Amino acid sequence: TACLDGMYAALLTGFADNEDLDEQRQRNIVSHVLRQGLKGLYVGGSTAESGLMTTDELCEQQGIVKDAAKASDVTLIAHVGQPSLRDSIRLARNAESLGYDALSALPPHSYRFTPDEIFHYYKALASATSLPLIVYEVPGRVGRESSVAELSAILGLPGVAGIKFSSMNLFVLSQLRSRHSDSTIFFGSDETYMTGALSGANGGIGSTYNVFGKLYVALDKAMEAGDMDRARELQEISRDYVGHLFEVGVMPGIKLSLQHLGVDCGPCRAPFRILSDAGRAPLTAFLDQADIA
Ligand code: NAY
Repeated sequence: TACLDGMYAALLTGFADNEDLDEQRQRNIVSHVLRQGLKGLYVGGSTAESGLMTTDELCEQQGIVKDAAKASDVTLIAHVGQPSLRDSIRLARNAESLGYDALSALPPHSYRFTPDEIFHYYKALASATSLPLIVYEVPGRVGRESSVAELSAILGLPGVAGIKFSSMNLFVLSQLRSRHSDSTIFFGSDETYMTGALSGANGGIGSTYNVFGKLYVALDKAMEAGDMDRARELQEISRDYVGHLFEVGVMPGIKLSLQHLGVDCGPCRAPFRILSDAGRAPLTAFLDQADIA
């Protein structure tokens, strides 16, 4: 199977003003992101507001994005983590039949599942299709950190190609890198990507890559070249942008940013909302002055 390492946008979902899935707006988002030069798109993840969408909608979205990206050579990873294993498998098979390159799934998080339940969820999902699976460490959603041993056992499952690491515990990341030299480790924090790469991540998946993916492509290059001054410069732009996002809410703020850049992407689905109207002007002013090309 092809190497999945690299930088991916956690693709946003295009909703109509009434919050229905909107094909044209989804295509608008995809065309903007395709211009960024990223390795690929991560479709239907948390950033896509997939926790607020039905399995039918997510299947439909997979089809729209696949078609919208057909003329490009981006790698497509479908996030298929649903509350139940059976819905996750349904989404996974839909992605496989559409020709997606890989799958990914949050650990089951709608209840407080045990490490054993999480392990068996991933085991079943990894064997449900022939696509490589990217698993997830995300203490913020699961309610606790997984141990190195637990993550290592999951990474050792047949069909598991890597992990999306959305935890700040770089010691764990570094230990996983040393135990699984062939696995792809995606770092999930845009604002501190550099530290993840230094600890062994060989790719990133992020929400702010939708806005200025080019910056992350350049950051990744600078890290590979060992140009730490350049990498730090780029990381500081991303850090400051994320600081502004936190004022208005991350997902609503990213959609606000895309609107500001001329991409008709529509609103977020409720209960997401703009947290502070006062935060809008600093966010758009930041985009106007930032060197993000
Ligand atoms: C996904 O599943 O959509 C993601 O890849 C999420 C990535 C984001 N992490 C979280 C916890 O939402 O891009 C990051 C994040 O929004 C960014 O670093 C700002 O904090």
